[in-house]
Order: sequence, then structure tokens, then C-alpha cells
Amino acid sequence: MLILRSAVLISSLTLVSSAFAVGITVINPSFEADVPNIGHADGNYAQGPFTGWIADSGAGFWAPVLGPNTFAAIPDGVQVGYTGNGGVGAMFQDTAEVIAVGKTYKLSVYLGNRANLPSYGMNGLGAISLQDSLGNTLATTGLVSATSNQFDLQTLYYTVPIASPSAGLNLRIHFSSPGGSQASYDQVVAEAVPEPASMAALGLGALALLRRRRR
Ligand SMILES: [Ca+2]
Repeated sequence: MLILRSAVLISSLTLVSSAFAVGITVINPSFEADVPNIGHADGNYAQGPFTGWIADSGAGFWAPVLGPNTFAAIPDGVQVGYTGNGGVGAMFQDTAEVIAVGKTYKLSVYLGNRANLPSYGMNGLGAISLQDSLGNTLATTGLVSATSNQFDLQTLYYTVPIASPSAGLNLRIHFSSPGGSQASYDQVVAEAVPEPASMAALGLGALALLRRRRR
């Protein structure tokens, strides 16, 4: 009987854990909201700020012509974001999430490596970061690149430590490429996930309930 109850408890906790992951709204997460206005054989593009994102002149979004020159496929829709176009490029979005001590944040995004970058003298490096709204980096992939001609999923976690100077500021999603690089991005997903401390508290609470029932 105890074994059965423990199994029920563990599966309940697993359910609680996934139910407690709270989505953080990302505006224009798939880069489909606007129409690119600069013509290019590999796919039209737009540079600078666009819906939901603050981008410098080395970043924006584009609509790749799928195939061996760009990508075999893209994760979602027909457009993707990009950073770097010869020079450095960066874009970011400040979410409505207020950074709180003890919370864990998860960011996932598909990173793309356009196949014909070497023919432009470029590589596919990009960095995916969680920052606070003052631009302090909380967590970063560092410079990474995807498999040529495709998008690979990148995932970042960050748990806010006690006495974090970022507490109370907004959570920022930040993408960048150094000079001589270009990276593409699609399907940005941000979540707050339960931290181990509160999961342990939930576990203790469930255990207390179980003990009371057994009496
Ligand atoms: Ca898209």
C-alpha cells in the first residue's frame, strides 16, 4: 500500500512540476509579424527594429528561399530573425517578467546556420543570452553555431541567486553575432519553471498530507 501511495505521490509531483512552468509572453516569437522590404536572392530581409524586437542595423528578420543555399527547412512559418550581416549585429526584447530571487527561467530558441555563409566570407556564430533590462548578462550560450543548412534547438536555464542585483528588473532575451558572422533564429519560447526549493516544499506538504491520511 505504501509503495502504491509513493508511486501516486511521485507521479502527482511530476504533474505539479510541469503544471507550474509558466509561459512568459514573447512578442513576435517566430518573426512572422512584418514583411521584409529589402530584396535579396537568398531571401528578402529587413534590418533594424521591428515588431517586438529592438534590433540594430546589423540585425533584423528575413524570409529564406529554402534550399541548399540557405536552409533545408525552417522550424516555424516562413520567416526567421537574424543577427550579423558582415558587421556585428544584435537584437533584444524586454519581457514583462520581473526578475525574482529563487525563480528559474528557461529560454529555448532554434538557431540556424545559413549554408552559403562561407561564400560571403562569414561563419554562423551567434550568442543566445538571458539578460536583465540594464543589459547585464545572466546566462549565455556563448558563441555557438548550428549544423550548416539547418536549425538546432538551443536551451538556456538561469536561477536567480539570493541578493541578485537584477531582481526587480525585467527579463531580457538577447541575440548577437560578432563581425564576420551571421546567425538566424526561430520559435523563441521563454518560461519560468519551479525552483528546487519550492518543489521540495511541495513534496514536504504532500508527505505531510499522506501522513495525516495514514493516521
Ligand atoms: Ca518563423
